[in-house]
Amino acid sequence: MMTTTQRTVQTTIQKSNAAGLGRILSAGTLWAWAGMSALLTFGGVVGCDSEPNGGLGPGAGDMPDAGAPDGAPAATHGCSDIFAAGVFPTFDITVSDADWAMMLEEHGARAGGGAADPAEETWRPAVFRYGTEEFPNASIRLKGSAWAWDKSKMHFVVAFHRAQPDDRFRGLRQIELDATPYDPSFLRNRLALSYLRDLGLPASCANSARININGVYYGLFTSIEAVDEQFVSRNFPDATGGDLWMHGWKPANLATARLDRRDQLFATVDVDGLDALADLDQAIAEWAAEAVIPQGDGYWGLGASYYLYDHPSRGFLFIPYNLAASFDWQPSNADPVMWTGSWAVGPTAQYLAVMADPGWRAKYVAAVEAATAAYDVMELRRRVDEWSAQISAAVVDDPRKPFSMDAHLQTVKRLRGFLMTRAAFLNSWAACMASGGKDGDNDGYPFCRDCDDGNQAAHPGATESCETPMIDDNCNGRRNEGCVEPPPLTISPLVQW
Ligand SMILES: [Ca+2]
Ligand SMILES: [Ca+2]
Ligand SMILES: [Ca+2]
Repeated sequence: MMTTTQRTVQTTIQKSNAAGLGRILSAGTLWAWAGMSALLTFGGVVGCDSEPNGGLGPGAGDMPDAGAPDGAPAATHGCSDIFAAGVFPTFDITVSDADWAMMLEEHGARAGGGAADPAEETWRPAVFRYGTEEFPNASIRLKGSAWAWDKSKMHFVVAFHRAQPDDRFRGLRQIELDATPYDPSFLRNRLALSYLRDLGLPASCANSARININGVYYGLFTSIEAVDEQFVSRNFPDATGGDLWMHGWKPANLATARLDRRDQLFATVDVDGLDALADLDQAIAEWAAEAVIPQGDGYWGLGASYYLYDHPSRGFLFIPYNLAASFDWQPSNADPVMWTGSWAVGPTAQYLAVMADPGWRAKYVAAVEAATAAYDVMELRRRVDEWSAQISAAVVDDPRKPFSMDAHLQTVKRLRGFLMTRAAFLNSWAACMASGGKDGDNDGYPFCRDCDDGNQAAHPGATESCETPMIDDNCNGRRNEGCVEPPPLTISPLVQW
């Protein structure tokens, strides 16, 4: 049983970590976050400037079959067939008037920044239909954080197993339905997850789906495989007995409830210790893939949205999550090692420890290059073209999209152009790492080894100063470290970061 203080802290951290694009962390939240571990000092890497992305415009991809339940293309990576790329399902969900009214009230309170606790997960009964398949005992709840919501469109999780534990829909226990307002393309999450699965990483299956609520078209969503026991079974069929931790700290599936191991991970800042607790080769492969995309809300660079799976024999593995802030939401010259969001504390102490180790850093750079080689611009563009054509009519008809159709089309175009721009930058970055590159500020460090190549005073080995605004002068991943004392640590040891 959590105390009130523990619950408040958990809620604060969930707000900070969950899908919080556009979020602005208060100074107090930042201190709470940073102060949760003596390992983290205040600050972060100064982000690179964004640059415009050339757009070539969506192509005229073939319109795929709009998704009959039968005869549909096969899914890959062991995904449920409901997530096949060529399938575009319509899910009909029925909720009682009373439950719907309560969901609207809850959403209104959350989206208005009100008092409702986003950590509350109130499940309500629902009937779920797909074609002739009917689940009279399904459940539905609101998904996500109020930080990421607008007032027009709710996000949902649908569960099939809550009334009857063995019930599954096409092999699934749960589906997450996400339509974040900061992704007018409706495609970033889906595209990023497809890239990550192709790399062999444990990543959710996903496609797009229309949702009808009580017989009326509610809107277009990304339909995503939940990171739950079924996800573990698909990705680790011979090792299902580990714990899942949402955002690294929130129990998602306590098979063994090893809080001590989770806490130990976030208290460890030496690479040998980390390699003993986690599968560091898997970790750097996952971080590198996030860096290449780039994923602007993940573990890489931020320690924000992700899951940990405490694999019974391999130790902690990193699982990507919440990828709607990927690709063109970030600058195309985001540095694969040093980037962090300007709103964030910075990379985690564990990430920085790995990057500070020459051997592991070299392995990470090699992993970035491998992930770059798999960043197949033509194939990713083909998916953008095919999927944007697939969902186009559903975007037009979506009565709750908080942006115009023109904004949707422009974002698809920008995403398409970004893929080429990002690939070009990554190739120049790899060349720079291999044999040096442009030194924009003449501080002796080429752009790939300089945390701010527009500031001659900031470079590895520089003296950290206590200026305002705060700058990471010495390129160690922390702004103004050692300059100010954090407030006393008064939070529960339950939450470690
Ligand atoms: Ca430089
Ligand atoms: Ca510099
Ligand atoms: Ca610094």
